[in-house]
Amino acid sequence: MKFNNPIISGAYPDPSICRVNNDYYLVNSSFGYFPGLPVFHSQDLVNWRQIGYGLTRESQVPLLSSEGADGPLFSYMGIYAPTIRFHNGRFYIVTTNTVGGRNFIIQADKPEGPWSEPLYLDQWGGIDPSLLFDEDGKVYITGTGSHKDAVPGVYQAEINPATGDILTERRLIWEGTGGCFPEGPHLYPINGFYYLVIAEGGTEYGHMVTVARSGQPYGPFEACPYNPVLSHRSTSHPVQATGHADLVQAHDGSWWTVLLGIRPVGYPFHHHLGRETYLAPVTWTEDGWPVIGEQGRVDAEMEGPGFFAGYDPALSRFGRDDFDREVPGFQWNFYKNPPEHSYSLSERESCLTLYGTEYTLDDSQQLAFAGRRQQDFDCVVSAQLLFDPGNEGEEAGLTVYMNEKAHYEIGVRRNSGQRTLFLRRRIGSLVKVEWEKALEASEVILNIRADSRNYSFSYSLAGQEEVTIGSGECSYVATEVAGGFTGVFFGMYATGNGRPSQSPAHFEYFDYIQKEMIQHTMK
Ligand code: 6LW
Repeated sequence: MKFNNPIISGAYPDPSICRVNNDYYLVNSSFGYFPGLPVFHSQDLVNWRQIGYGLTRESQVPLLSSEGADGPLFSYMGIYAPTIRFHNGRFYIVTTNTVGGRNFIIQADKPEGPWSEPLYLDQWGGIDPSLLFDEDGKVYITGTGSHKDAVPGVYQAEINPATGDILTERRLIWEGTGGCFPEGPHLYPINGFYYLVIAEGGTEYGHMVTVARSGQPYGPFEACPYNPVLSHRSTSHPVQATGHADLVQAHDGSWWTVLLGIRPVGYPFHHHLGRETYLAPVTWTEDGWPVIGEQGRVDAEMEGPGFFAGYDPALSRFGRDDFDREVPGFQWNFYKNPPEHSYSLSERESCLTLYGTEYTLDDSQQLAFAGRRQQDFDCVVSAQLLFDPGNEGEEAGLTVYMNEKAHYEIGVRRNSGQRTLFLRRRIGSLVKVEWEKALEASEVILNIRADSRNYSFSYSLAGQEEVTIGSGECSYVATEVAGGFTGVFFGMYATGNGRPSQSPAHFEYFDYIQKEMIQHTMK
């Protein structure tokens, strides 16, 4: 049966996968968002349900500062490329927090958590760490070069995963095939060889997967004669930037890989949904080299695993959150580590209440922000906001947020003593309030309608027609313009613009729906 790629849409890059009998677990990078390290479960490799997060406590994931590292913060700093593995009844995730630049391991008995406090690997530099629990009991850590390593390439050592001690010398094991940024390595013992699968070419349009193998874990590695085994570089394929693969042998013996890819729009290409998680079959050549997808191509529609029996309608991304629960659903992400007093699901019944911090969406700091990833080109977001900003500068609303340098918002604020409704766009150093009008009511429905090229912003007041007030191009909040490693989030936010806000912003619901459903839902 055919399945559709991406298997996890929206900004879920750098996937890593492991299998435990008939169950599969997958994790992704989470950068400056909190909680960190989304953990997904599947039994057919196509339907994925989020079951938790690896990093749910600030003590596990300081995203604002760290000892000795108070340099500038950017939204894309934080948790990079994790690897998940299962060994002797325990799950391990190894990853990097680039705020502070430290690698660490967390462990759990159950993939849904709770996960341990981080075990920092201060003897291990670089990014994209991976673990191999070998059959002889040795455990290898493999990763990229660090700034201390003269030669870019893949480095490896033996590690004690219980103590974090690096037991052997750090050795350069492969430089790759000459592409820039050899990274995202994973080592697998298969049929008497150690296969080293890495990414090269950078995570953008030159991205590729290359492979080498050796009879020994440290090499010498022989490069696959068919490298790159996956790349869409210099093609007009609708999926681009494919790379960062992690292989898994399924319970029926077939081989698969998860990888990242993007869906650019227009020409030159722009992508705003972020790097997404794809699935592709892996077959083997007669001389024992992996072939990813259709001769190194991964398509939007592919033949699924034999044990995939169709889509589970219960996994729809669309729907309304009425904020009836005591804890936020897994779709919600805060920005950096949220101050405790900045949000509440209990202050007002069935509402998410935000209290703005002094910081704004232009700052990579603790914001009052709860956002979810944009996972579809065509979708509509709407939220009902009850907000009476008592002090000058207080504001709250909905944002299309790529990062601190690229975001659009429709919101309510107190400006020159008046409550107003406004639309603002920030693109790089250009900031403009495009529309602003006095608002009498304290309750308003804010809407964002997205298609692949534009966001359109509108509002409605009780009993009145919806009014469109402006739009913004998707291309200006795309990674090619905004930079970073993430994708667009739709967020509810509040700010006191320079001082903490005294006025609660109550969001009574938040809808994320398919475009066709909007008329129906808004009645
Ligand atoms: C990640 C690196 C990469 O650490 O981008 O695509 C970096 N690959 O492997 C951030 O996601």
